[in-house]
Amino acid sequence: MSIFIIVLLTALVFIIIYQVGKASEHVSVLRGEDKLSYKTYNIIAWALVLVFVGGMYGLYICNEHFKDKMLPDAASVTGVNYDQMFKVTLITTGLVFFATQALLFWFAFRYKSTEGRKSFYFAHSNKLELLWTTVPAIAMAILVAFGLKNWAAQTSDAPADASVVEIVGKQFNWVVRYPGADNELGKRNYTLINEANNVLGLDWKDPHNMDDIISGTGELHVVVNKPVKLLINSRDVIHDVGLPHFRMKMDAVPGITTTIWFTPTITTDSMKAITKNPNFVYEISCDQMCGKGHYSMRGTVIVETPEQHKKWIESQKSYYVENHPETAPAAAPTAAPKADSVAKDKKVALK
Ligand SMILES: [Cu+2]
Repeated sequence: MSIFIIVLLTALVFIIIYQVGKASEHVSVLRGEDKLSYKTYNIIAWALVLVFVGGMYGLYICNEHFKDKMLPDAASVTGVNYDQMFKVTLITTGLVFFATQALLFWFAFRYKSTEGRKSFYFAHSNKLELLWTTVPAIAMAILVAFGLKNWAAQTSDAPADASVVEIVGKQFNWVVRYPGADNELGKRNYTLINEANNVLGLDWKDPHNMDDIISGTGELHVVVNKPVKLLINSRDVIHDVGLPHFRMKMDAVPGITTTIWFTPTITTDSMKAITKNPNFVYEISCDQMCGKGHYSMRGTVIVETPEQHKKWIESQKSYYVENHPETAPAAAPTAAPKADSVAKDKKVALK
């Protein structure tokens, strides 16, 4: 509410200044003077100073307001590099911004029209043109080089020891697939997709699929300090895997597998301590407007220690076993949850 009143007051002040200026202009015309008097130029010059000071103060207020609402420190190696790049870019462009804005307003103020002042015109200067073209071009090229380097790092081939996880977007959630004990993801075919028991269209003729684990709730479990490569896909429209805490994102395009890889450096538990927030979760957001449920397309990344990860993997049943309890291979885990599946089947039969 108070912000609204401040904005309203600022707008009112500007309207008053404008109206006063206009009124004095009319008075000058009635008096038979030039259209704008030197007095009016003076008012405009001071108003410009006010705009500059007010604008800078606004920047300061914004910064104070959002300072504590920023994301915590980057939780991946690439993320730290990205943050560094942003810092360098912000400082460089910030310095140029302050210098040029200060000069702009200073010139408008210092060289306002006064009695006896004549304008000085010069049409062209090769030296000046060369200077203000090459200096920004070189500066921009350096900044872009940083960006390309980081982009190449996240999209290049992952290290050989990277774990591979597939993440598929669909309206409106993420499906995450892990390769299981054989460390290989089986073949998929979109014609086999079945919402009830084959959400990614796994081809059951491919033995690699038998141990694949699927998290339909979009839980991406990764091991701290171990590179992970994401194979990204979509089942319907274009989505985007957004990993804000790791400073990464990549489009999920139907029919095309895109990839990124990263090395998470802070476990979820450590991040809870760092942010002093016991409910902290790393978020997977859909960063591409994809339909009416876009806002709810949220997954989570769980960064865990190797021991925690092993425990989690062992607690999971393969997607095949989950959906074909009757034909579960002897080697597959046949623990208590089987009763659940039987109960589910019974329910279906009753329907
Ligand atoms: Cu989406």
